[in-house]
Amino acid sequence: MEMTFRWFGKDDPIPLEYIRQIPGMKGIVSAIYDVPVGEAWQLEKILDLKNKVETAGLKLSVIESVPVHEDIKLGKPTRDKYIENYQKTIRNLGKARIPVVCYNFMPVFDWTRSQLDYRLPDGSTALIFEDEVIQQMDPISGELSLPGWDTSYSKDEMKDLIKEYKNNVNEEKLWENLEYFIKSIIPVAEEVNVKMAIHPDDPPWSIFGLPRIITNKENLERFISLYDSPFNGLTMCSGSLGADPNNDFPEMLRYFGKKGRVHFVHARNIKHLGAKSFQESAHLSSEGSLDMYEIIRVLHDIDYTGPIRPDHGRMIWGEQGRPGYGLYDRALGAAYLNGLWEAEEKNRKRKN
Ligand code: DNO
Repeated sequence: MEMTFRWFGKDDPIPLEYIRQIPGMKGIVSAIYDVPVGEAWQLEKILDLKNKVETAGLKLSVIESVPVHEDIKLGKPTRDKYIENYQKTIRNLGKARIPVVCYNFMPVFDWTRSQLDYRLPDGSTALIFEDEVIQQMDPISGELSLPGWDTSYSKDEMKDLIKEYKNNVNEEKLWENLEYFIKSIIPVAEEVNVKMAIHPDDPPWSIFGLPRIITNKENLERFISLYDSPFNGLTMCSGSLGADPNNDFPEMLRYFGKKGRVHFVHARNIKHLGAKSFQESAHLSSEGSLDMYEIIRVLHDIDYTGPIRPDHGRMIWGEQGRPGYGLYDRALGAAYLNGLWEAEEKNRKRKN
């Protein structure tokens, strides 16, 4: 596996130089943040980002995300022009030799939580999703935005968007729109050698009455069958899929890994707090509900050589920053995951 770290570009308070000092850190996961959603990314901007990352001694391993315009997800007639732009972006990423692109197909909202600074007993803060709180939230009247979102709409437009989905797009319709999109972009990705890796819905169930479909093993299987190509792959995110206790994340990772469809891994631990509720925790297995050692073991079994990143961390040691994306806890996460990997590797060599 190749250890990577998400970096939000020049507005990220964490300098690339600090990221490089994390032991075993090889790559950066980033994006172009100043191009409006739906427009094509110019090659020049991509090369500029790549150059910055390489000058810091790292590799630009993954683009996360190239956001998908809502008109594509809604299946509106205007989607074709946005799809054309998306194809252009993929071509330019190919020219810059970017190996992997992560994206998602969640209507209106990307990852969603009920609170971003929930205090844990040790004094650190973490992101939390409490179903009762979410049930009472009204995204139409309330303020709702998260720091990791790449949105294509203003707060005023959100209301109309939600209505449009409710009137016109149920789960089956969303599948149709996803299929249309995939069939238009994967041939381009194949041509220019860029692996596409869809991110699962976070959390993996419907929120605010909007459809969500990239949620479980059956649906991931349906997804990869939409277009049978190794370039039509997955980002396996432990915290997203693992939030549903019915999802056996390591088993899913093994299954799709053996099929050669896992192109990116997000490693995060969460603690189940009851039905549809969970809190994010430190990466260490004993701090949450997921077995991180088992995940690393599966990555060995499937001979995974692709990128992995420690996902959301808590805020610790007084750090102020982008919730989920501080330096310290994610750096601890990377060190821990690298430690598990080394131990498993040496253990296997000893047995052989
Ligand atoms: C949350 C991230 C997501 C992810 C997108 C991919 O922290 O995992 O925002 O970047 O869903 O498109």
